Amino acid sequence: MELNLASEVLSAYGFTKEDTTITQIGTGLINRTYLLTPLAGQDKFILQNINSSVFKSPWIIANNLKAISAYLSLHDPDYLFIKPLPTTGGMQMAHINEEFWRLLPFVPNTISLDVLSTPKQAFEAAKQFGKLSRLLDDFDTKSLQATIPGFHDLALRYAQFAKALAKAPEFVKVQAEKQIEDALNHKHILDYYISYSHRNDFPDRVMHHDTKISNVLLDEKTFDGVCVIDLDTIMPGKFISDIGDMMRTYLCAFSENETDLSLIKIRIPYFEAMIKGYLSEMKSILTATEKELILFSGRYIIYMQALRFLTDFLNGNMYYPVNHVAQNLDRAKNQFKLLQEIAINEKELQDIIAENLN
Ligand code: GN1
Ligand code: MG
Repeated sequence: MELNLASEVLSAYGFTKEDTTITQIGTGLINRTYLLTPLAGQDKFILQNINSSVFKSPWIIANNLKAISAYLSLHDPDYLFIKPLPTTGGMQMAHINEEFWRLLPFVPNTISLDVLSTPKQAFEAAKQFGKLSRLLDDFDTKSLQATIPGFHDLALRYAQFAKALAKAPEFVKVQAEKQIEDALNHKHILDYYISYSHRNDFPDRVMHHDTKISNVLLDEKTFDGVCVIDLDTIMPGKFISDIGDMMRTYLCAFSENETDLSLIKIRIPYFEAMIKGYLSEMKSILTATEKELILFSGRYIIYMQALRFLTDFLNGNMYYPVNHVAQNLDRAKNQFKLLQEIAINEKELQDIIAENLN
């Protein structure tokens, strides 16, 4: 962090550079996250710089979190909701030199994982995300605003892909020929979604929208779920967002950055555990349509992420940071392979869902 900026940000929260140490942590692609440790040995904090080219109105995030936190402290006062701490001036964020910063409590004795190594972790994480949506089942979603409009709107993501395709230079399209074909060939996923989207029992719910494993804190000894973090994309959405992104990120032992596609396989015990964990919270509130769409949610989100990576490659890598120019194309290949794995295992996965809905 740049030195002058560091002292201004710290002083907004009553700290100085002399009495703290700051280290960058986290692996997110969007925000920058730091661990702030007061030298006097008090509690640690998480300091985060909000990426305001992605979150164009950071105040919307702050207002959403305030409304949800007020609701939860009234209805479920024991629920651990990690909301930003106020600045010394009572603001929900520090706005310094056109940048937005926030300070969060650091939750002791917990860990955040980048990869899952046991099905129990899948169960616990899925349960935590399910719990958040269940506790907010009666919360009025209309009191929230979208922090990124159209974030999980597959029709919009498809339109963005089509636009990028129309504009991309020929040599870029040639490299992505096979993935462009994959994207076009899977458009039926969008059509299928549209055929469901107007059903009455397909409500907007409060969804987290970024349910990867590193966004859950687990007890460092027992690996029991403690709470969810990274709350920027909490906003109204469809239930398929969260369970779908868990399928995208929990089932394979390797991440979206893996380039050896022979490693992209689905781990059935992890699927079973995440379904059990999610349904342990959500089963009582899911509607008939939602139950029908559980496996589809994986297809929906994986396809959308493949489109997003491919679109970014066609656009010249404007959104996701890359280490090399074809990395977003490689990520798209990885996601299309994962989509294929879901199709190959469909019968077994559907049977597990059916067993757990009974
Ligand atoms: C971004 O920064 P991170 O890793 O939390 C993205 C998600 C994608 C993910 C893919 C705001 O999340 O939607 O699924 O990358 N978040 C935003 O790695 O675009
Ligand atoms: Mg995130």
